[in-house]
Amino acid sequence: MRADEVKDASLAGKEVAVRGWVHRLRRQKENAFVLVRDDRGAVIQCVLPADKIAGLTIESSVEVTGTVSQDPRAPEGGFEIKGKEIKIYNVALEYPIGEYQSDELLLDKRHLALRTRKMIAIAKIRASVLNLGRRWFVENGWMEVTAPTIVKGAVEGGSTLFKLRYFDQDAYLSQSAQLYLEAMIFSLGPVWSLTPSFRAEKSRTVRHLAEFSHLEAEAPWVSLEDILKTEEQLVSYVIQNTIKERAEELAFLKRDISDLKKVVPPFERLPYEKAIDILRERGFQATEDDGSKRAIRFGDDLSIDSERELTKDADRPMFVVGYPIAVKPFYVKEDPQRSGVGLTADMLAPRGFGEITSGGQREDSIDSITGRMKKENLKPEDYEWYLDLRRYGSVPHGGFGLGIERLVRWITNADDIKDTILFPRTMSRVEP
Ligand code: NSS
Repeated sequence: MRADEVKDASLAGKEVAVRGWVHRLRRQKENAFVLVRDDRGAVIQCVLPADKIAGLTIESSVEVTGTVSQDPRAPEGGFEIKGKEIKIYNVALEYPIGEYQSDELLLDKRHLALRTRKMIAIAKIRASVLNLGRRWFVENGWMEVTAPTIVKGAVEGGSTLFKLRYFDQDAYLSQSAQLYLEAMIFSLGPVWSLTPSFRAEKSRTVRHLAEFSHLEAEAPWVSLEDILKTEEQLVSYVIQNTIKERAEELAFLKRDISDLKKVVPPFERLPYEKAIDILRERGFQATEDDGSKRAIRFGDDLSIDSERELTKDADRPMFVVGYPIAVKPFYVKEDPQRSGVGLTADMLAPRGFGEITSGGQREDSIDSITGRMKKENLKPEDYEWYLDLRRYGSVPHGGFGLGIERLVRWITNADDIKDTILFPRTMSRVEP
C-alpha cells in the first residue's frame, strides 16, 4: 500500500503494509518513529518497538506492517501506523545528503537528491505541464509529430551547435524541430512536437540548459496574430489546470499562486520599439561584449537583464512584438509594411522570469532566406531541402517554440532552471 492510501479513516484499526524508504528516523527508549516515504513521495509515520529497527538507516528500503491509527499529533495528516513488523529490503549506507547541503553536492548526487520532497513536487508539476500541453493540442486539432534530433544544419545560429561525428560525416544535435515541422504542415496541417533541443550555451545563467524540452508548433495559413492567440491559449490552459491539479505541490513549494490565477488571454502585446523606449526612459543600459555599458538603443536585442526589467512588476505574461530581423534568425519573415522589422514575438513571463516562447511568421522569399543565412555564416547548400519548401507551393505559415523548463521555472518559482529537470545538462555538467 502507498502512504497516502493509509490516510483514510475507514482503515483505522485495520492492518496494513506500507512499502517505502526511511525518510526520517527518531529513536526513543522504547519506541522509534520511522517516517516512511512511498514511491510517489508521500510519507507516513510508523511507530515501532526500538529493538525492531536496530541498524536501520536513512534511505533503507522497508515494508512496515501494522495497524492504522488516527492521531492528530501524527505528522502529515493525522494518521500513523502502529508497526508490528518491519521487513528490511536493503540497509542503506550512510546517506550523503543531509538537511542542509550545497547546491553543488545536490547536483553531484542528483540521482539521490531527486528523492527530496522539493524535487518530487517539481517533477509532479512538470508532469502535469507536459500532460496538459499535449491535451491542449489534441483537443484543438493539432497533430503530434516527431522530428529528428540528429541534423545537418543550424536553426538558431551556428554558435550554439553541438557537433558530432555521424558515420563518415559531420552532423549536429538539433536546436529546434522547426524546419522539419515547416515541411510537415503542407500535408499534415497544424502540427506540434515535444523533442529535446540542444544548445551549446557558453554562458552560465539561471535560464539556460544545454539540453531542454522543446514544445513546438507550426501551422499553414496563419498570421502572427493567429500564432500569438494559440500561444496565449495554450499557456493559459496549462497554467490554470496545473494550479488545480497540483495545488498541494505548489503549496509545499510555498508558491503563492494569486498571480498564476490571472493568466488568461489576452496577454499584452508590447511593440518592440515601445519596449526600447521604456528601457531608455528608465536609464537601462546595454552591456557590450567587452563588458562596457552604453545606453540601450533601437536595434538591440533584449538581454536577460532587459527582459527582467520589463517584466519585474508585471503579474501576467506579455508579448514583445516586432523585433528587428537583424537580431533574429534567417527564417523570420520581414514585415512587408515595415522594412527591417520581423513578424515575430517573444512571450515574456512576469516577475522577471523572461522569455518562455518565441515564434512568428516564416520568411517566404528564397533570396531573403539565403542572403540572411550567409550573414549568419550558414551554408545555403546545407538547407536545400528546406528551400524546396519555398519552391513547391509555399503558403503563409508560422509557429513557435516553448521551453518547458522555462515555463516550469516560472510556475514553481524555482531560482534556477536546473531545478526544473531531474538530470540537468549545462556547460559544466553532463553527469549524473
Ligand atoms: O531559440 S528559440 O527562441 N526559438 C526557436 O528555437 C524556434 N526555432 C522555435 C520555433 O519557432 N519552432 O527557442 C524557443 C524557446 C525559448 O523561448 C525558450 O523558452 C526555450 O526555447 N529555450 C531554452 N530553454 C532552456 N535552455 C536553453 N538554452 C534554451 N534556448 C531556448
